[in-house]
Amino acid sequence: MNAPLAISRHPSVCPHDCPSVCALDVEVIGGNRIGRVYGAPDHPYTQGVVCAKVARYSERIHHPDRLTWPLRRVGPKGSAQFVPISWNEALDRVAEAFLKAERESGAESVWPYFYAGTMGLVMRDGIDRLTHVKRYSRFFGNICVGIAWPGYIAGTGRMSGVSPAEMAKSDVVVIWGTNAAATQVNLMTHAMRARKEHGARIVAIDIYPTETMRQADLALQLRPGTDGALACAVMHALFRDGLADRDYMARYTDEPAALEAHLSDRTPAWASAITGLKVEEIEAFAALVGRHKRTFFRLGYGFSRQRNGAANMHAALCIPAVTGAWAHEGGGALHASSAVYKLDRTLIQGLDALDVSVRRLDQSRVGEILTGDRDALKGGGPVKAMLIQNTNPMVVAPDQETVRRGFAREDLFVCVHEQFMTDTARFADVVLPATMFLEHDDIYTASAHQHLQFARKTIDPPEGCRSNHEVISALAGRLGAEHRGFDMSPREIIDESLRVSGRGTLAELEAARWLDCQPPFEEAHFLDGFAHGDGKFHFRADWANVPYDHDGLCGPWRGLPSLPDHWAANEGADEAHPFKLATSPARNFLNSSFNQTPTSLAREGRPSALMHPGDMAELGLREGDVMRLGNARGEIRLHVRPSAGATRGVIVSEGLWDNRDFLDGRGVNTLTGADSVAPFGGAAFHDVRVWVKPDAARATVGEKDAAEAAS
Ligand SMILES: Nc1nc2c(c(=O)[nH]1)N[C@H]1C(S)=C(S)[C@@H](COP(=O)(O)OP(=O)(O)OC[C@H]3O[C@@H](n4cnc5c(=O)[nH]c(N)nc54)[C@H](O)[C@@H]3O)O[C@H]1N2
Ligand SMILES: Nc1nc2c(c(=O)[nH]1)N[C@H]1C(S)=C(S)[C@@H](COP(=O)(O)OP(=O)(O)OC[C@H]3O[C@@H](n4cnc5c(=O)[nH]c(N)nc54)[C@H](O)[C@@H]3O)O[C@H]1N2
Ligand code: SF4
Ligand SMILES: [Mo]
Repeated sequence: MNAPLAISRHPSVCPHDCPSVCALDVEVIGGNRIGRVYGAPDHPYTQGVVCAKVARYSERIHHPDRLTWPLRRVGPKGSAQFVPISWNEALDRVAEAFLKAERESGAESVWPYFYAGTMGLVMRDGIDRLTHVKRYSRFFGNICVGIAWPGYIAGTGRMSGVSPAEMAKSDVVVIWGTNAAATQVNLMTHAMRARKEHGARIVAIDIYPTETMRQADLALQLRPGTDGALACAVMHALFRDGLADRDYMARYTDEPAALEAHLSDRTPAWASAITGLKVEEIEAFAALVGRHKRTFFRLGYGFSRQRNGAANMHAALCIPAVTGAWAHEGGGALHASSAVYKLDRTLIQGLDALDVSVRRLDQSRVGEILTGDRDALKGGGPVKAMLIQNTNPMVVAPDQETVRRGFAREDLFVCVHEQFMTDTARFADVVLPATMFLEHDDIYTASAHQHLQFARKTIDPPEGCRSNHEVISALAGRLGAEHRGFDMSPREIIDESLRVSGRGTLAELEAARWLDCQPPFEEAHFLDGFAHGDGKFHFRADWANVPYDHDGLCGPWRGLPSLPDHWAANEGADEAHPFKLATSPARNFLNSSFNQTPTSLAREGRPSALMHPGDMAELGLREGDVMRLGNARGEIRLHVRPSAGATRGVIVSEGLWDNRDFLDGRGVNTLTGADSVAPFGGAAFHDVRVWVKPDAARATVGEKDAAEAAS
């Protein structure tokens, strides 16, 4: 009989694009297989809890469909007909294509394209070093944070906030526009503990009945894109009822008198008509946050994914500046902690080679860029070659019909470095197999907490997989790109980056596992002043001068209200498109990651549209029927599911599925718009108007489903 395999536990960090960035304890079985993944019990934010999809990481890392060999396309674009080739041949082909593009059309015809599929700084951002050294078109990554961040920074001047650990002192936790139970489970741990231990009240604000809404004491379900109106009415009531902290405002804010006057007619009744909330609900919310200074505003991303999202983020953020919550432990706001780490990124990103005169192309407008839109190309020539790492634009980018036309171009060379045969990889000319986080070293910052963490290589990758750093360095050699970062190991890069940032050494971080970078209370709560020149919180947003790293060009901020307001900039439903659609995350996926692991797929079922039963009845739709959703950008087919608590006229489709999982091979982003959202771009993923039609084939498909279910 075989001896049982030894099981050991190893420290690590979740690399996925999730605010929580959990500290992990990973079971390794017999040296090179992963068992169960646990949350580190002693990490202040993780507290032993991880989401179910990462607990089952063995399904992903040992998935039979993992890419393990370089591939070359032999069929038409998108056919996914590939043959295996050697690493040398693959890298030579990519380098040849990049050099050819550079020779014929200039360095700016090459566009390295990446995102946060891994949040490890070396593996995610090392591609920038190649971009800058080679003077390739730079990348403006705004698909996720591009709307929310300017909205927050317009108020505080800096992207940081209160430590989530302070929820232990909060009387109220407001979970605003984030479905935390699905998208950052640890927030629920902290909020629920505050409720259990000292009776904190939990408020959730969303547009449909999410799991987070179900767990809240006060759930405010408003119409999409109306959070600014809610925030204004709350502040109106605070001023009216003597719950505004005038001493705090006099000392820490710019124009409290102008704000009060401006809000005089933004009454709860006014907001009720816009938001669909009852006046009493708005009054109850205002009284709760007004009477409890220790209110923690946890502002999520979801409500910013609207065309008026930056204004709504800023408006919500103004509330704790009116109540003076910031002055109290357990009070204030948090959206993301990015500014607390103060890491010198020069070596990682090759910022010593950065030339800001090289054009910077907008991630969210990849479709227009690849189809030759002059404005999107900043007046320059076409993109001829791309290297794509850590992202799946043929699923996640808006306006998919245009994106698809772009990637189908015969004169565009695309190399995709991936872990799976994603929809984007299927359109590649060369596919390279990538390592996963347990197979390489990297360092991680978090957005929901303030800990810097290191995760070391724990197991060997499958033979054939290489890390992003290895690929970038090998290409640099072939492309004549010189930078000492290409000759260093990830550990050397991390160690030097920590040292020059005054964050100790890698050896120290590795021994400690995490380093708390939260500044002292006074600074974290902006009691030493907000981060604008005048030291004040800005009720009056100066959109044109928000200290946010945009591309230096004129942002389309005009029209954004400077004082908080309801800004009617959204895609309004009309007679031809009577429904609003939001495309929210699925609990068991992470963006398009995990949409191939068996348990996640089983739990999510199939692409569906959640709809109010009354709306379904009017359209003659029954549960499980196929329906068509469409607008000027395209149309898709998927199944309908009744949602009793839904708002009439609002449809939600959860999850970023493989396109092939949809009945017509077209996913939800067929319907979303790539028009640049104010002030600096980004995509309004939850701000989509659509028409709905029952599908002619619904009965047969429904019956087939029923037959399958029965068998
Ligand atoms: N399980 C899981 N976790 C994830 C992800 C995932 O795909 N799956 N994605 C990760 C990523 S990249 C990110 S950025 C974060 C995002 O996580 P969140 O900050 O939670 O943002 P979203 O998921 O976009 O949307 C959150 C909620 O906002 C709601 N919403 C939409 N429009 C409005 C509105 O106008 N007002 C209000 N109040 N609510 C609105 C949506 O319906 C949704 O329930 O989650 C990360 N974590
Ligand atoms: N409709 C709609 N669309 C959305 C959203 C939405 O809410 N609704 N959310 C948007 C948001 S917030 C975001 S952040 C984007 C995210 O979109 P993406 O950045 O595309 O995120 P993922 O879908 O997780 O894809 C990451 C890919 O990177 C690969 N990967 C992971 N680690 C590594 C690595 O170390 N090396 C390499 N080479 N590859 C790796 C994974 O296999 C995966 O295929 O999607 C956006 N799109
Ligand atoms: S996906 Fe988010 S919640 Fe899940 S383990 Fe990773 S960081 Fe934690
Ligand atoms: Mo994101």
